[in-house]
Amino acid sequence: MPDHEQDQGLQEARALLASARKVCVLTGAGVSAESGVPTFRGEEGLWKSFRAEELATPHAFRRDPRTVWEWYDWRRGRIRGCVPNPGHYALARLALGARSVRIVTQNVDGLHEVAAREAAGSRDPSPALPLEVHGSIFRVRCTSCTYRIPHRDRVRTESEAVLPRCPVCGSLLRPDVVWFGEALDSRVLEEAFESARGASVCLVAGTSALVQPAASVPLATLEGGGSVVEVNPADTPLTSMADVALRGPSGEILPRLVEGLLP
Ligand code: BV8
Ligand code: ZN
Repeated sequence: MPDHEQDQGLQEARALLASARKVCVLTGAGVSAESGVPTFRGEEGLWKSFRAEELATPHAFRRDPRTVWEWYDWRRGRIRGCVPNPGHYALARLALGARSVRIVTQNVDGLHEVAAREAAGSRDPSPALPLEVHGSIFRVRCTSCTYRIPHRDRVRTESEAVLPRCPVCGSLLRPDVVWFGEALDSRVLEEAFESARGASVCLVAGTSALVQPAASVPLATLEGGGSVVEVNPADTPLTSMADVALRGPSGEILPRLVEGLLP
């Protein structure tokens, strides 16, 4: 996109955000790409090399929990070494600057939370944390009872016998993420759509806008008469409905977008 068009888009987007009463931010794997977290459908996409549609499902876990845990343990290892990038920090500053900004993320890598806590520092010991609609790769839950706990350690996957088990009931533990074919937590989902419905602007960054129901969050803002600003190097199914489409990496665009907005 030529620079002058980009600058004009940035000015339009800044004006929409500056006059917004409430802002809902929806992010996808693209905002973590510059942190080194592989996206799902990109060139080096996760789904490509790991037959992911077959792995991120409850059926796959029932059939072959060892292979599913092997994939998640590999991903956790990849993500554990990643840190937030300037895009995460720009959104954290935006959210810190105004309680009327809500971050809704499809990502399970926890990088928005790391950025939010760092941006808040000692000023705000309990900053508003992002809504993780697809769960967290660094939390596990029991396949039978309500046991659920943060979990960042390596997982042994050499045999089914050594896979992690629930200390309460002995059943297998699983990554606390939402798999394909599984319903999202209804309260989390309602909070995400409520935030979008009431927002004057939905800022959508780094998502291919393919996975439902998260991909419909920005539509709730449009239905409420609000605007959509999209940040993505590529077109998506949302682009034609966006008021402003900023073409480029979120790690570069979001700091430029936010710099003109914060005190
Ligand atoms: C549900 C957690 C119903 C796990 C994820 C057929 C069979 C089964 C289901 C379905 C079906 N057809 C439709 C469905 C529904 C399905 C769905 O939407 N499928 C899609 C693929 C068609 N949805 C579901 O199954 C959902 N549940 O519908 O339940 C139900 C109701 C009641 C009772 C029972 C059931 C659950 C969906 C959640 C799946 N879990 N993740 C894990 O991570 O292991 S989804 C996964 O995809 C991630 O969360 C990821 O965030 C998400 C979306 O992908 P994106 O984030 O958009 O990432 P992607 O790689 O696709 O795109 C990256 C983008 O970034 C690109 O646009 C790229 O251009 C851009 N980019 C790249 N670099 C940068 C950048 N942008 C900015 N800066 C950069 N530097
Ligand atoms: Zn249990």
